[in-house]
Amino acid sequence: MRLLSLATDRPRRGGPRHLPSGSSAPPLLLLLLGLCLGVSGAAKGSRRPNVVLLLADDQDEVLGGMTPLKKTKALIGEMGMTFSSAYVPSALCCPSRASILTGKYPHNHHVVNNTLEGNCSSKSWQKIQEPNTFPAILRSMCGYQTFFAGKYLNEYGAPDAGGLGHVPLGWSYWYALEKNSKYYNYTLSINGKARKHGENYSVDYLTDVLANVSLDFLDYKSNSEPFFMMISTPAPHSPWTAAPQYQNAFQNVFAPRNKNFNIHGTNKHWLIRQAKTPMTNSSIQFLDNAFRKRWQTLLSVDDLVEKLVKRLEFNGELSNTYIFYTSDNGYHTGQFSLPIDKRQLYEFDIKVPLLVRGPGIKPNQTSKMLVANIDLGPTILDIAGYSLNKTQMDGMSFLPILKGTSNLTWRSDILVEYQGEGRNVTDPTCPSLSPGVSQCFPDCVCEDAYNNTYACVRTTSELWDLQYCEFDDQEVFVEVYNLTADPHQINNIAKSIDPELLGKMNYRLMMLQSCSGPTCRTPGVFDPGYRFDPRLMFSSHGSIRTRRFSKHLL
Ligand SMILES: [Ca+2]
Repeated sequence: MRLLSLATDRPRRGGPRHLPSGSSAPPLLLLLLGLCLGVSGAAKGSRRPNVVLLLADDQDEVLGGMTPLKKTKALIGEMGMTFSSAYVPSALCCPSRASILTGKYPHNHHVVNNTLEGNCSSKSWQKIQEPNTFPAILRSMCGYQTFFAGKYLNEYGAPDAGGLGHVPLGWSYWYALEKNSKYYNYTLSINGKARKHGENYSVDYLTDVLANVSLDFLDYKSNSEPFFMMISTPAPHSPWTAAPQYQNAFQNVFAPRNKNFNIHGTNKHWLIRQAKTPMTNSSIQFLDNAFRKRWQTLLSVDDLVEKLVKRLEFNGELSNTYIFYTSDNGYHTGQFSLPIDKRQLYEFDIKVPLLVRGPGIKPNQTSKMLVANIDLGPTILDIAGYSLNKTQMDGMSFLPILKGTSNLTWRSDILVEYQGEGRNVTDPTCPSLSPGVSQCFPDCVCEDAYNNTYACVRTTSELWDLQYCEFDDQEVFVEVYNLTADPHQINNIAKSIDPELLGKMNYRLMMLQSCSGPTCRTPGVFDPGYRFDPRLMFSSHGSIRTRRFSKHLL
């Protein structure tokens, strides 16, 4: 089955290969290629590696999100490295995807939520950030063919932002979904031209369409340059529409009743405190159903991965191809009595799966190293032989971790930052709620609010597994968790922790919130090289917001 041919006059396999592309090859390419040679990922004289980035939507790590993906675990994880401490700085689609593409924290790419006003696929994003994404660098500086298929950014295709005719700079082949995840009845931009899809499983189911167009790319691309593919599935995002053959799968599966399921977060910020405990039976039924359907949709992703790996193998390219599998944010189903969503600071929302295979990566490895999605761009550029120093990225290349480099100096903390969203008017289905909240379904329990705005330092070092968070709300609420003793983040230790340590974490958070590039990679509070330097807090952004609480806290 071939649903989306790459070319209307496609040549036979083995014949001359010419594909329509989103833009023509950049000038002076041969001169620029010198910028990407001779570094770790691209040894001189060898064929430069290909890279595939598979990105799921809303797939958690903590609640067993990888369980349905048996083939993916076997074909990627067991053939390479699985990370157990992979995080996203912002647990929401658009800010997280912007971090992947730019290698920057949200305060540097300025995409703060899923709206155009929040810079999601806005004109400003297109002008300032898109030319500097890592795929754009791969194409313009390294001569890679770049292929995108699937969900891009939630506002992609909006009329006010150029519609579906806008093809972001840096992509040779562009098959992007208009707006947010769907499985049927959607429109794709195919190199800038709209194509509508209906609801016939055999030709329209989006995960399968992405698989087929990806296989087509592998068969008909040019063989003279390396390639980068980003395949971004709708699964397991709502509306959780499974393929027909999977709609009865996992009938005996329910959302995990783990230690923070259906309990009340009494010592947490007000949005958690407003949740209703115990949840109603209808809420629990709703979230169990959502959990089951999410897993069902992932079975088609597992099929996609299998088809892709087999085609790479058949075409003789698997041994020279890195494959990354990850998600844009985690998810929760009933934790702290919040029925379903993301956008919270806790592990279930900020932790994601990350599996990588590729040349030089030994099979069956797991790594506890602290990595974040801002590291994907630097790592992939490193594979292509492009130096991170030439970019403005905040992340780090974890290629040395993948290759088992000994005595590696690595970071011990990352920044998590989120700007809450709310509605200006009262939700008519929940008249008792004031304006300023959002995502209040089911049972009028709200998952987000304007002042669900927070920033955290997430630390994992040899001795510490710690999270320190501050809210920009009326209480200036602080949450601190010792995850060694309390992996489910039930006990907020902000009032019992050593005040000196609390002060250091407060400074470290302020520093990270204003960091840029190299200053985002400085030693954390528990590293031997840590030092407090107030100048770093004003390095590139002029000022930081005042923290009222810090005076009486310290
Ligand atoms: Ca998402």
